[in-house]
Amino acid sequence: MKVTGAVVAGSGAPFELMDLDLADPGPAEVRVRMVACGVCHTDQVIRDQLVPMPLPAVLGHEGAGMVEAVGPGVTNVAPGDRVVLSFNSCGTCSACSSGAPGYCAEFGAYNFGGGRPDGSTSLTCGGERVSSHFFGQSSFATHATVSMRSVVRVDDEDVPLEILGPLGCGIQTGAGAVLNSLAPEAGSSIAIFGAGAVGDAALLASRVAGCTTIIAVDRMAKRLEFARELGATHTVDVADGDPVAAIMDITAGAGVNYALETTGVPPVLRQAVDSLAIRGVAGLLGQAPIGSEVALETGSSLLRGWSLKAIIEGDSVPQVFIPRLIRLYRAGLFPFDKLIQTFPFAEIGDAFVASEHGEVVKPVLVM
Ligand code: CXF
Ligand code: ZN
Repeated sequence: MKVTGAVVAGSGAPFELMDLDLADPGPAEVRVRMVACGVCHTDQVIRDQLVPMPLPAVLGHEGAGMVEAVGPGVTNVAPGDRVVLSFNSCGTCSACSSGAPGYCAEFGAYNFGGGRPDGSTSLTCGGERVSSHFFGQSSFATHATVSMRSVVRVDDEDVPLEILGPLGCGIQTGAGAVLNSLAPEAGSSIAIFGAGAVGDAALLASRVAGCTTIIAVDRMAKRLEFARELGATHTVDVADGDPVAAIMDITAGAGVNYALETTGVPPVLRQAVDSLAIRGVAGLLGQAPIGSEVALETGSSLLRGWSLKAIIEGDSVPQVFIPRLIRLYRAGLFPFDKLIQTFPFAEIGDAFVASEHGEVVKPVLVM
């Protein structure tokens, strides 16, 4: 069928709305009519080819919409179902079989290969190949044909699809790192480096977990002010000096039980680790350029007993964790909608500028 998609033609090129041909769903595939799609930093990373994926491509990986058609063998959704889209995975490797699909052995091919894992694409323009299935989706489009493993059914009709897409990436990444991976004890302390969408989702989840000291660290005063509104008990502006010293002050010299690095800037990981209390745990969420390195102090590490965990997509099983986040939202305990500002699909360029300038924490394009 004919669809409209935002195409990136070459490295760093603008998103251009174009008429495309979308393949019908094959075995185990689903066609989704997109209602909305969030904007995530990873879309910029691919647009600018900091991580390669074949271009031209339709990006977008925080989609939400309605199932329009299903191919043979689809068992989890039917036409008319409301769905959130998330990453794809093979379902059969050791990680997938252990309930850890984010660590799928084929994660690259299924999410960054520019098409289905067999190399085919679902999108063409005048017969020419356009990369599809970005992060299992390519949701900057009016429609997408995706694997049934990429969709999560959402029955809660009172929750608008316009806000749900970001649960498929940024929000589950931050919230899952806290609720699934670190699981901080009630009454514990956490420092969150980076107050963007991932950091703010982690902040909201830290409140859910009962953390009583929640320190947001950022370089933008506006974002820190917003973090306070969301429930940060303390904020640290890195422009005011060494954030590690500030965290030590706040915690009376003890350090924090948990720290999260969401910025993708390697030296910030060192700061997160240095902020830890004895036996503290740090989580690495930010995607640094491939090959990045950082030096860590090791001489006093045994006595400190600290640990570090790299965490993709909040260790989420999307079909389990996204409904859980929606239950928390409906209970008033996880108001992630505060992060969102919507833009018409045609204003995709403005949405990216607003995100890059930090004016909007989570832009969402409405199709
Ligand atoms: C990504 C970050 C890069 C590795 C895969 C997961 N998260 C999506 O934005
Ligand atoms: Zn993302």
